Amino acid sequence: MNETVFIGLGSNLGNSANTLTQALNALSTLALTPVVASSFYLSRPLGPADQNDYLNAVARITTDQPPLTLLDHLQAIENQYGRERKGERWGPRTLDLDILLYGDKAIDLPRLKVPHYHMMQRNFVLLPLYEIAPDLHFPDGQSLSDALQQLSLDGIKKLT
Ligand code: ROI
Repeated sequence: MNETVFIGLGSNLGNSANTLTQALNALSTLALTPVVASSFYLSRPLGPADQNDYLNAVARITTDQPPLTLLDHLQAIENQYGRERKGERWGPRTLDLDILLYGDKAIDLPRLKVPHYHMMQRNFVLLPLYEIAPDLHFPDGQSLSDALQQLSLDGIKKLT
């Protein structure tokens, strides 16, 4: 069954613009229709402040891959870009790909929680999401525009 899936992209190590562009290309191999991508946003790091600003974006794909298969593919793409999974929590990363929303499903598995935990508090997720899906509602019925209005837009800048 085809599902609309939103994926968050983030990078703050290496050439982040290149990495996000290549990751978006890689996502097209998993998608049944053209990938729709937001602009890139420069955002202050959430977590330890002694790391670079992040480049963030959100992509929408249509896929028939089940959630955990899709997650495996996303982790393979992360690894291809040299993502190292060190112990450090909330440390810098070359590429982070997160399944934000998978159709209107709520998924609660050890490896995968959807909607992505904490996304409602993250302007670097909700703002690019709003750019490509302004009418979106979350599985619990809340509208994206309401959620976005709860957030400060400090520390985030859309790049042109
Ligand atoms: N901070 C920002 N601004 N953007 C991210 O993508 C991001 N990702 C993370 C943590 C370390 C929580 N901070 C972030 O995983």
